[in-house]
Amino acid sequence: MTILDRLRLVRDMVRIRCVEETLADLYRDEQLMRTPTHFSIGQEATSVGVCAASRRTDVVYSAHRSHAPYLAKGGDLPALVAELYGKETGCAGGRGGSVHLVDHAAGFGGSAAILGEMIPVAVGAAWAFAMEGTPRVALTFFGDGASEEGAFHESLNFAALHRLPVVFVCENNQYSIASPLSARQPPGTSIWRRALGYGMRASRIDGNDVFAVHDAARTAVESARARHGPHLLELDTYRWREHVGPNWDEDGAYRTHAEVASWIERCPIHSAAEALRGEDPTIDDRIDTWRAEFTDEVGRAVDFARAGAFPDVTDLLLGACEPQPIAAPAGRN
Ligand SMILES: Cc1ncc(C[n+]2csc(CCOP(=O)(O)OP(=O)(O)O)c2C)c(N)n1
Repeated sequence: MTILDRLRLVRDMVRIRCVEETLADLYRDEQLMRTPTHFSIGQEATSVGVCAASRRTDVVYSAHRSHAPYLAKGGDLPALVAELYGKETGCAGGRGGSVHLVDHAAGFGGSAAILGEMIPVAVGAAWAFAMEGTPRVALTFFGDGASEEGAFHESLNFAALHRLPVVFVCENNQYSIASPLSARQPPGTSIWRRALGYGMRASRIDGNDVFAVHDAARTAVESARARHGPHLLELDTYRWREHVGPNWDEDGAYRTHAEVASWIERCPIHSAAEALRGEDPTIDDRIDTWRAEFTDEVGRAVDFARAGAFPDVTDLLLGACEPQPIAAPAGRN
């Protein structure tokens, strides 16, 4: 990767951080966004590293923690913010909220809050790509909690059996709401090893190292594209804020202040900046410039969202989006 490519990864993480921190403040202070919100603050390296390894024609699906993968895949920012404000200008017509984002033009196929729900949807898309013989790949983000759903296991089995072009991306942020893996599964349980049991490739990566995530994702995506079968990436990371909502919650109820602080020390943006400092001593100035740029950008998106109308209640039962074929968006790839 060139230094420019690596800077691009850092820039994309800064953009997502800036958008989410702004939205979290507004969510708390204004009380105008009434959708549940699951922020990825602290987890940006997973979405950015993986999505940068995909082509525009590949399709990404996600679970409820959806803003970061949506933005990393190139989803429209004003349409995301308008969706959070419940406006008809939102990406799901103001009917879906934060957990139901979609941007077909960008190759973001959709997100949903039922754990595991989008995993078989991604496998279905990959099956369609395989049947059509097109060199496209489906990717699906989900948490460690979702790996306990039956749909996860059925999907892995089916994808491995048919060698489908799908990449399973498990963001292991250590908790399912307030339960660590150790409270949910027998000792020694390992998510990536379970994938090996289905006969697919799988790897476990430091999910706060955007460069490592990107390298692993490129290998996984290109191997899937070459029809060598699916791949599961388990990416270790950590959410800084509460499970749902804008607040900090290191009050000791299920995790300690010291634990949260230890992960903040491993901030993916800070670590990436440190790694690049030798090659680019101006990295901190760059980050400050990007922050200012993105603060303006998200401010404009918020203005757009506030100016929009709410959907008409009589349209409530109409589909916000027509059913979409998973047609390739127009573009270079
Ligand atoms: C089938 C189902 N069961 C339970 C829930 C309630 N629920 C919402 S989020 C969540 C935890 C998800 O944890 P994980 O998959 O690790 O993702 P994270 O929130 O940590 O990103 C649970 C249990 C749900 N949405 N769907």
